[in-house]
Amino acid sequence: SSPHLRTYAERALQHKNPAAKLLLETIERKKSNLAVSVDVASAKDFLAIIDVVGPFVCLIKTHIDIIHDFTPSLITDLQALSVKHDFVIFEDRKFADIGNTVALQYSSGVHKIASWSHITNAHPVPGPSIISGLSSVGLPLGRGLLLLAEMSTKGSLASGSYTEAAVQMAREHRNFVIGFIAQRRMDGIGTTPDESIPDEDFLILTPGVGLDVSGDGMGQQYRTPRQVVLDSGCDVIIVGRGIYGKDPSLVEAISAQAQRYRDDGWAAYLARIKP
Ligand code: 5IU
Repeated sequence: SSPHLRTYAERALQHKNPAAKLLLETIERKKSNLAVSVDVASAKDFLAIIDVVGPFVCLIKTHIDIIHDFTPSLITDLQALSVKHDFVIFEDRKFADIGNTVALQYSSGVHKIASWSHITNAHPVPGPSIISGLSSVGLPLGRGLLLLAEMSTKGSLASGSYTEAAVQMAREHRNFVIGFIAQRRMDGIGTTPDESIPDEDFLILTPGVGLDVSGDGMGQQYRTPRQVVLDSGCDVIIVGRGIYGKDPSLVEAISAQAQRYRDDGWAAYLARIKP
């Protein structure tokens, strides 16, 4: 059956990529398909938010280049929180260059993303060589890649034949490409049903999730966890400002919001897999 109708636990058993397996196992163990996107500029706020939401998430999504006071010890602290709270790390780097350049950006520079981020992502715009470049670094480390097949923003150009081509690229690199950033399931996209590949299981991680507002005035568009997980068949909800709001010091409020999104995302999943 289509992966979105199977349990996360069943899918974890069948997935061969170590990062995908780890994410599916973590979701099942913590009964959470919630990822929190921590887009804040100070290292202190970054770690404080992660420590508060950690118990409720399967994954923390980072934009490490936003942090103004980054030092390598921030990575050690992030990894310690990942062990303490049992979550996967996803650096939302959105690589978009030629294979040789992205391999260097992924392995080197200030941030050395491949050394600590279980999952990262890339725009398919350069073609399959971006996957070869990144997998030359990430595959030996057991990492996984998500392709950006769609975006949550108003007027996104990632649609139609572009999205279909992204799915085809992923199908040709299934050892390293574990799924997509997208707004809906991608099974059957770019194929007719009788050509569909029975054992493929792409994870769908979906940003643009919010319960209280429909947008941010800068092009972002929000849908509810129920719309994303139940109606559109996505696997992980990615929530940023809906959880940490504007003030990272409001620990109680952040914790309550994280629990609220976790509960909503899990209820939508249970409704989805119910026979
Ligand atoms: N993000 C999106 N939409 C996309 C992609 C990435 O919002 O299509 I690809 C990122 C941007 C931000 C997070 O880091 O997900 C969403 O944050 P908010 O929940 O605060 O809008």
